[in-house]
Amino acid sequence: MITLYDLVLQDDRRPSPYCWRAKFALKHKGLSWRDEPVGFTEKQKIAFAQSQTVPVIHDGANVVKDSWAIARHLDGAYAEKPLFKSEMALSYAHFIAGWVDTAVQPSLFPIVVGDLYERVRPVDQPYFQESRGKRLGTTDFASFQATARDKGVTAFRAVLEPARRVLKEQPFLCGEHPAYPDYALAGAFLWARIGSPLTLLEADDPVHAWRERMLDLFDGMGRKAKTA
Ligand SMILES: N[C@@H](CCC(=O)N[C@@H](CS)C(=O)NCC(=O)O)C(=O)O
Repeated sequence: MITLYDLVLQDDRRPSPYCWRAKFALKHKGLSWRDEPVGFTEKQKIAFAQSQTVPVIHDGANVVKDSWAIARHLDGAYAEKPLFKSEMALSYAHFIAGWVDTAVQPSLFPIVVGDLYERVRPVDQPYFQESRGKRLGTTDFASFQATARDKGVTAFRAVLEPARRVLKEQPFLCGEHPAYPDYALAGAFLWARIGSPLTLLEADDPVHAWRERMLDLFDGMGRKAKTA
């Protein structure tokens, strides 16, 4: 049985966008797993993997850290239902994952950070304050978020334009069926949904309809997850 080490907030909320990539990848391949929740200050739980971050998976003799490495490992270890059917599919997935890491998530973080902080387990809040405070230059996350939302929601929607153009034409980033690029972008939306009640998308946005489809996948895995 595969064990997935997954970030946990208050009341068992599981927001990590990178862990969501791993969960979608496991489901895509039809694999089952056991979750091991890891709080921000429970690094000892993932020390065996020499990792400071989740996701980490323990799969038989294999210990794999990093969501991209996990996806590659799953395709290498389990031939059925490939995540990456060609070199081009692998390259597209790598590109989209990088876009989500460097453009989508950074534009989301400032507009949800105050809400996220409120949902971090009290025992982990000092760690979050220190680590994210350094990144943002303040620990007053509520004020930072309020100011960021003035222009931030519009800016976030603009960042999504490349996805919107594709999703106007087809149900998923990968065509008729979802694959890793869809999972990478869905991870960012699940992070926001589980961490914050903020409305991110307009109802007539093609990205909105796609997000609904992503929430329904795999028997509503994303929709069933505890939200903000
Ligand atoms: N490149 C890594 C990034 C993983 C990552 O940043 N995970 C965050 C949770 S979303 C984490 O574990 N943070 C722990 C911390 O900030 O101490 C991946 O793709 O897995």
